[in-house]
Amino acid sequence: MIAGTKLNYIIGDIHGCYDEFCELEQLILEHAQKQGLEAHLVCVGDIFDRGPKSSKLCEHFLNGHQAGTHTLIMGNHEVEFLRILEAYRPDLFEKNALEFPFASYTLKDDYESDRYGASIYEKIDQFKEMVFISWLSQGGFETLVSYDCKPHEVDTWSFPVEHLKFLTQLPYYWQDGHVLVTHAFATKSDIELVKKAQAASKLRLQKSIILERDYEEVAKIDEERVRAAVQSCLWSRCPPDSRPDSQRIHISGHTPLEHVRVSKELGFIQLDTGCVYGKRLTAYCPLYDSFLAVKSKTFWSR
Ligand SMILES: [Mn+2]
Repeated sequence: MIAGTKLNYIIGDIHGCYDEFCELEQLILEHAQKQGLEAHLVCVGDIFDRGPKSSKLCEHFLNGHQAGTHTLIMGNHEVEFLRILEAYRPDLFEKNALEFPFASYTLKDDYESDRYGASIYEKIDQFKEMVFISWLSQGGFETLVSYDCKPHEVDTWSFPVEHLKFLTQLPYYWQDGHVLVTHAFATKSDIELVKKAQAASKLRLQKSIILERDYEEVAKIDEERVRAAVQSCLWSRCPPDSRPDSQRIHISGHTPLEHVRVSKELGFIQLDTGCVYGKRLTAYCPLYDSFLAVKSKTFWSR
């Protein structure tokens, strides 16, 4: 093993279950220590909503991101939080110079392009309110409470700027030599598009001049195709009919399952074992092909 190499562990959907996460993290650190290595933890996304301690998880992954020990991938619940914020508190984006995650849809985009039949609402405000109420009932309420905000009083909403900056810049995928990780299922072409677009977005955020030509190359890709690929990485519950990556195992979460699902044939592992629904929180160590898990203490009943 090369000195300084970290041992990677992929973790399923946490959904506010900070206490269970800390217990699993302890198991991971001990496992890595036995191999004489430092651990690098990668969560498939959806640290937010439903469970009680979303803000603590965000703080933990932000600190770990800065220290190079943790990576968080964008989940649909992180995007939903940002969509609600962009619609109800655009001032937070403006005054902190935050950019909405690239290739994701704002509520205005949804309404104007009639995604999900949004046009049945006569006014955009009615559509926004429907999405807001639905988000609150799907665990957004608990996330706002974890930040000491009053969920129904938008003016009371305030969040550490570093959290917002961290969340808006989360990647849609992560990979090492063994595994490729996205929040949900994705096809080979979805992943190829997202990889290119993510590289371009990073360059744009860094305002790189040297690599401007590469960015222009990527900018030629049809934006709607990139958006569709991102939607798949965030939402798809449908396994692709061929391996998304011939060299790597594809790991995702998003769909809570009774047990981890491993498909050798299609080269995927589904890691969401429903911690917030009273089941387990699971991690996978690709190099040792081993699973670590802790039992849930949380049952989210709504
Ligand atoms: Mn999800």
